[in-house]
Amino acid sequence: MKTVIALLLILFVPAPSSQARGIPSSPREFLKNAETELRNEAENGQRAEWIMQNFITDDTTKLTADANAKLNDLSTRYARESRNYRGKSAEEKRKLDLLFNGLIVPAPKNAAKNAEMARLMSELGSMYGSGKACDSKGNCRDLQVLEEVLKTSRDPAVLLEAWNDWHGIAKPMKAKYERIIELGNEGARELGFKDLTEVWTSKYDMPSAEYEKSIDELWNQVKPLYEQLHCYMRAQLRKKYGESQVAATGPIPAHLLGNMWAQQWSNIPDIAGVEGGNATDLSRLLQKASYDSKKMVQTAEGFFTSLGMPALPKSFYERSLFEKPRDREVVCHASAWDIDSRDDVRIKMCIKPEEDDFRTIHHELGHIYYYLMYKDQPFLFQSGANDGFHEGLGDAIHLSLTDQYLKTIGLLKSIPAKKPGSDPDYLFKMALDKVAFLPFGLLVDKWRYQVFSGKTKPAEYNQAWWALREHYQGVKAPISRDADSFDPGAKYHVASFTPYSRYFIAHILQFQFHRALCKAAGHTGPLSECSIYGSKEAGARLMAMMKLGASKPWQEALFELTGEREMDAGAIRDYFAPLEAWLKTKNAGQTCGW
Ligand code: X8Z
Ligand code: ZN
Repeated sequence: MKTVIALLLILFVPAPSSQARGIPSSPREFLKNAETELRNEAENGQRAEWIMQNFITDDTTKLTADANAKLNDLSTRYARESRNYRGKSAEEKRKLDLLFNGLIVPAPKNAAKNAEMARLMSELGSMYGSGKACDSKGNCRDLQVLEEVLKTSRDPAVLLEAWNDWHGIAKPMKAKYERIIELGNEGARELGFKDLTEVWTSKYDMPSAEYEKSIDELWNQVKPLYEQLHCYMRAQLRKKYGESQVAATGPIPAHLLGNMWAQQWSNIPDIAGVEGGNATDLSRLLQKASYDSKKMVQTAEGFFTSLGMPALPKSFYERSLFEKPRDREVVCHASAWDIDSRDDVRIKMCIKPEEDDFRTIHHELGHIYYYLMYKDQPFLFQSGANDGFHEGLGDAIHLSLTDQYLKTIGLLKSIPAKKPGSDPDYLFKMALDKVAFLPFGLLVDKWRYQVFSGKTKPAEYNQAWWALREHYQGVKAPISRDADSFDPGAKYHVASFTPYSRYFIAHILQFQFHRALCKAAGHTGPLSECSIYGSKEAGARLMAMMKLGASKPWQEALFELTGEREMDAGAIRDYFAPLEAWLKTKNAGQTCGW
């Protein structure tokens, strides 16, 4: 799957090796060979993976494993060889660094081990994509069905059953996961990295330890806001479900927050009870206006073109998957693909006419437009300034989907006048999505860093997962976990080896992007009322940053757009400041925290 992820995987493939043609004498020649070979092999890998994810069978799983083994071997060999060259220009130096640091799971030198690793990774992807919980009568429910239950049911027993059913599918993944880590660590060490953790934290134009420190600092900046939201929601959940389900203090049971991983809480605005759940119900508007999946995508495209970006290529609409097919297994987790590093871009999603899918479409088109904007860069620069930029770009557009914007495009007929002093329902709804996500965004890779480094042993995988979920999210397992449970594997990005800290930093960066874009658009007033829709000035700023791809350190790309050189949680804190003040008054007298 190539969100940015696969792209990175891609960055590393084997083809008629550079060695076969003799060792290039100059970095220039070496990089030229690398870019040509990697681009070709990446395209093969993308096509194999696309078919597999659109048609999961044993055969497609095996063929994808072969393609990925080849790509990963080539990429790892180029990473190794990159150490033999010294770049003569800043551009060459950067490309050599990107070659070395761009891998996700480096291939072990031993061909049999590399093939085994690729096979296991492919199998995990298929297991997740086709995962189902079946009862004794053979009635099965897949993730889409189970997620719908988590979203819509308000019966704790029904919620618990759906939660438990889905988490059960990950048990058989554990042994495979363990072995992949052994093999991946071997590949990492052969390249000179300490372990996979160092591979994952060395991609941010700063030393690995500094990156880990900087994300901890960002978390400390936003934690007070999260704690207020948690405190308020725990009290609301307690009102709704009673003391037997939700205690006054301590963590919240994970099945009550409207999402399988309790990572975004925007599906339970009714329980939040803000102004009687009065924020605009976009799902209802989409359904009322008979939006189908294509119309939703076209509407999102319209946002990007209003900024001055081009229309999507015709092939995008011909080749993308917008709806869940009835007759075959597909990976429904939304993704955006850059098949040929040129114009063949696609998304794959099982779209429903609902608000969160409408948002996710903007997220995916953020990836797509980024691909299109940097397609003229040399191949090694064809990625985001860092992976958080790629994830945060479309999300920044979410912040512009204001009521005023919905009225402009005719989805909302009129904006109800707000009474002075009334509840901040729009901000509240945004917080249920964006603020609730922060600790989850952070902890998924915290868990993996511990696991990769060997600090957490296989026997402790599940326990360590729940320790982190309690510590950061203030959320607990709703039911005791069996010794053989592997709950992290019930999350797509764990099963697919997609790094996750990218989403945490994206949730910080998108507010910095929004603040800068609103300024460029000439907006004055609260940032939550700003929509950059139609602003060519904002579009020009955004496109200038996107066109850089990875050609410059991310700090410079950020400067290009915002005039800032650091990630700064001040922007998200400012955006939510009125809500935070409101939450504090509501939470007065409560013991917050867990
Ligand atoms: O995986 C995604 C995107 C595709 S890159 C749909 N997201 C994370 C998730 O679903 O867990 C977006 C938000 C976080
Ligand atoms: Zn994404």
